[in-house]
Amino acid sequence: MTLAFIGLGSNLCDPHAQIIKAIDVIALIENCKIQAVSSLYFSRPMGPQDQPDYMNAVLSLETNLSAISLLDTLQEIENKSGRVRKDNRWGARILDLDILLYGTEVMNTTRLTIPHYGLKIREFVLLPLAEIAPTLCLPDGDSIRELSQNITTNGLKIHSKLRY
Ligand code: A4P
Ligand code: MG
Repeated sequence: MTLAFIGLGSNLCDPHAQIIKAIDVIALIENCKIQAVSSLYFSRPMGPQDQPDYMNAVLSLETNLSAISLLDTLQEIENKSGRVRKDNRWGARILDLDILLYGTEVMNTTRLTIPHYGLKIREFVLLPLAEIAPTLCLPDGDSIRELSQNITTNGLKIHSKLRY
């Protein structure tokens, strides 16, 4: 089994409900077990500003799926949520599920970059991650606690606790 960390984001069609529904669906993936779920956070949009605020969360998942099978499964969940992929980079979306970490693996293929390329510079990823895994270190040795203490919060705030 590998411990993977997943970032969840939504800013369309009732983001709060989208994230809760996505967690429920992830909990049903075969041979996977959710270990921890962060609070739900309100965040300001990164990228184009003419889009609604986001809700973000991070969860950890024990899985025996390969990283690429996990990506396929998460993309299927995104598609079923009604997400339509558009060309506008960083634009509004119903549901975004990113693999932040997959054990200690480092990979850079056409379909997968792990650790996720934005992990160290996005407050809406680092702070929820630090909430559930404060002592975690990245494959390059960087400490999540230190990275999260040094990032600008950019108005990020806890919206609610998610019971899991
Ligand atoms: N891909 C590569 N590595 C990964 C990975 N580790 N996890 C590839 C997931 N996917 C990965 O992703 C495009 C392709 O990235 C996938 O087909 C996969 O093979 P996508 O989900 O289809 O498109 P995207 O999410 O729009 O891509 P992009 O540009 O990476 O967007 P981001 O970086 O996810 O940013 N503001 C706030 N406050 N909160 C947010 O959550 N999210 C975004 C989207 C913009 N602004 C935001 C937020
Ligand atoms: Mg994505």
